[in-house]
Amino acid sequence: MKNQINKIKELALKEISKARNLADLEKLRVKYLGRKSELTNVLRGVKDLSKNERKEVGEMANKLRGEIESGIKNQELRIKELEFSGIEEKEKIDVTYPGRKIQKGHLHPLTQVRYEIEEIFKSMGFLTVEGREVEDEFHNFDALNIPKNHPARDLWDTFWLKDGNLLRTHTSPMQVRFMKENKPPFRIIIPGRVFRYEASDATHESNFYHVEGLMVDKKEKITVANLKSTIACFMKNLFGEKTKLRLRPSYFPFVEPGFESDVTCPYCGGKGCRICKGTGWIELGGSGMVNQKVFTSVGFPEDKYEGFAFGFGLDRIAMIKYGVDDVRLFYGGDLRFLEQF
Ligand code: YSA
Repeated sequence: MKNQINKIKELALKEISKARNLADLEKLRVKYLGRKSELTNVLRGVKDLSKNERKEVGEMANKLRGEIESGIKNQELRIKELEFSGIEEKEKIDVTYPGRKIQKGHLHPLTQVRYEIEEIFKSMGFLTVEGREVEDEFHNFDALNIPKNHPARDLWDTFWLKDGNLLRTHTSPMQVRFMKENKPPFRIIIPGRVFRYEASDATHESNFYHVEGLMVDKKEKITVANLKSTIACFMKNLFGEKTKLRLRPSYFPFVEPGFESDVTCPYCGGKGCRICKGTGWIELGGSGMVNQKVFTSVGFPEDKYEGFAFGFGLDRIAMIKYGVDDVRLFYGGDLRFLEQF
């Protein structure tokens, strides 16, 4: 029996020291200390031994039981320690490691230009107002001296809605809405999105931006000289002091006289280059002295007030400012393009 106990001891302590997790250790506990274990059997048989043997074998078996119990306890501690040191390794944090950069967004280039334009006009005493994108026929056309069936309506290819309304083709309808609510004198700009039923190309989109201006006061207080100096001041602020303005006669039903407004090309200074197609000038939009018919359509008495208005393509301004040769890039959502601004 003593041999048997020594064999159990050798095997048990060896296996216990090799256990690598708590589940295996539990199996060994059952195997060596459980009710059906060999050692428990030995202990059960001690009573049948002779008196001398009983004492010696009993002591040996009990000692082994204690050894196995403390072997299991020690191994349990070792396993837990090992697991913990693993966690420590896995969850190690290097507080000196450089953090991941948070990508910052920024305003769209068209919004940046819009804000810049608003600031320039604000410094000249202009108030910024916004209109609505869905307009009615009266405000977009009739009130601006563009009656039904008049050929001037063909100047603007229009998206008509099923309910008879339309997507505004310019921000000019807001001139009308503002004058219905406010008496002169006033000076306002109206930036905003406009829509035209046009095929897109490098300089045209069906969805683009306008910035409209309107300044009205009593008759003879506002002249073409005011119009010219205001637009020139705006252009110089935007494109640089050397920029020159040129007004060419043009037709817009809501102004009389009407002009096309050109600026000297900021890239070649007027010498002629790829951007201005060799002409030295770049067209930005229309302007003119407000037609008296527009004043009467909002309820102002005829010949009491005088004023000027203008309407520029905001996208075109942004194209010139940033040297972009295709308006569609502003709407493509390509981050490689947008991140340059
Ligand atoms: C004229 C006189 C005023 O007293 C007031 C406003 C105006 C402007 C007028 N309402 C108008 O819409 N004129 S416009 O049709 O020539 O457009 C003005 C500018 O918008 C153009 O010069 C151009 O710069 C830009 N534009 C026109 N169609 C465009 C466009 N930009 C991008 N895509 C398009 N499809």
